Amino acid sequence: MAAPLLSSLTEPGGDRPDALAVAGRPCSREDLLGAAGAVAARIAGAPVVAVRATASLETVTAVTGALLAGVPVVPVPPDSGPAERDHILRDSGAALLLTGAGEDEAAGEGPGGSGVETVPVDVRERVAWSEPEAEPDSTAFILYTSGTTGAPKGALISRRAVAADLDALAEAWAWTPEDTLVHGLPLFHVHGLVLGVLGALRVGSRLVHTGRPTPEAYAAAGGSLYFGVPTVWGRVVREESAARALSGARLLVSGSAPLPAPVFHAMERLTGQRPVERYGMTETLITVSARADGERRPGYVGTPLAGIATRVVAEPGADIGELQISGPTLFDGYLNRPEATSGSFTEDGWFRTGDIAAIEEDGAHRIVGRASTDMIKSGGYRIGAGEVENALLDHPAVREAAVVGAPHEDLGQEIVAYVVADGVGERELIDFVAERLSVHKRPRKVRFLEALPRNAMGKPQKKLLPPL
Ligand code: MCA
Ligand code: AMP
Repeated sequence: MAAPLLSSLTEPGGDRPDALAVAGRPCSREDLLGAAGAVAARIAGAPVVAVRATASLETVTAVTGALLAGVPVVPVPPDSGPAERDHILRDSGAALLLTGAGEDEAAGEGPGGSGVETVPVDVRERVAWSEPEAEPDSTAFILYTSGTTGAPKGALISRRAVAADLDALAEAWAWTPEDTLVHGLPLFHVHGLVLGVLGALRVGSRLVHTGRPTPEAYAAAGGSLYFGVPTVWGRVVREESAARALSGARLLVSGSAPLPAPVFHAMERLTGQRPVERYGMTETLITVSARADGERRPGYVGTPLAGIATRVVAEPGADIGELQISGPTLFDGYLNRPEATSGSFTEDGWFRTGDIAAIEEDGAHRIVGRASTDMIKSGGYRIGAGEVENALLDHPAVREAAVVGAPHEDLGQEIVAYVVADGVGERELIDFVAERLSVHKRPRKVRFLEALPRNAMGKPQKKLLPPL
């Protein structure tokens, strides 16, 4: 039975003035606890709270405060436009939005908005919070994540799942209080927020969040443990001196998307060590990883973490098929979407990842691709083609839209939109999506067609779209 989620943060000991540093601002664990206590005192009893999740000390304080108070947290991407933000706030039922002081205007939450009250977070406040932690089965996070169609769904993640995942990762990576974790990932997803903030707080390691995940910032941070998505690692190896500066680190971890083999080999050549790849999903947290004391093979994401079971369900005679997962790190379903929840599990209770994988005889897992081409991974962000198509169709000049992920050297995949439209240009449509959804969901290219290719039933055929 795992210790309560925040147990190591609330125990005294091992503190230092720069126990964490976020975008250049240091903070001790004691000060974080005091400031988070002030947040907890303000929001205690709320059913759910949203956090405008900038890469800042305010976000870390807000999330810690909500977890202290036992209030489920809904991180809102700070650059999300009205369509995405209003959906997240309405769907989650959040009545409060925690923001950095002075960010109310930027949050766009005025009277007549989504009826959400903005609560500023002041990291200088101190309140000693001494209430017991919420039950392990209660919800820690509602994480909005895209499916292939429609608006993002809120995945319910329990405190128990987070604690179990962080403990299993600490074991696999030999992650201890002696480590300094460095990353600059966004604080509204599992990777940057759950692993990258709560992981450090639970293990008791130092945390340096670099604000942005640039090669220069990673090189300057002097960490022992680094997290990045493949796009970040690709950029690091293209700045050879930055990559060489990481040679003293203990573990370079890559996840959220496939790490291209050339980037893996360049990391090994420039840093003297092979990266550790790990695989996960919002709905399952991280489930499979290479180990600190195990083999690291390009193209493979390692073996299941302690407590996780995996299986590949393949057609007769095939050795690749859908990867399915069971274990204590799984989510509790999609908020208010029982059908989507039951559809994501098999009859015998395994979670259907939608990823196509192979498991070698020695247990090493290889992710081959996605079952659906309508799920795009760009820069490590998961983007549903349907959500971008709907945003494009909201533009008055657009009559039809089909969105695909095209291979891209830096981003893994880039979003390409094929549209049937009159009197509108590429730049206007890109900006239209960037402003309604999040900036990373914007198409990078738009192609104008006379008509979308369709089958005899009238269904668009993405496979028949012309090449770029
Ligand atoms: C460009 N910009 C625009 C526009 N075009 N802004 C508004 N409208 C436009 N039309 C601006 C942006 O605001 C930003 O400005 C700048 O351009 C760069 O944006 P972008 O090009 O999108 O960024 P990028 O350089 O391509 O980003 C690469 C990245 C990013 C930093 C690697 O993709 C990233 O942070 N990825 C991490 C995703 C992640 O954490 N996924 C984990 C999911 P400015 O620079 O001024 O701000 S969790 C998960 O997958 C599981 C559990 C797992 O396994 O981990
Ligand atoms: P998300 O829900 O944003 O966490 O995205 C989850 C998806 O990211 C998975 O279903 C995979 O398709 C992909 N993914 C995560 N980690 C890896 C990895 N190491 N290799 C390949 N794909 C990955």
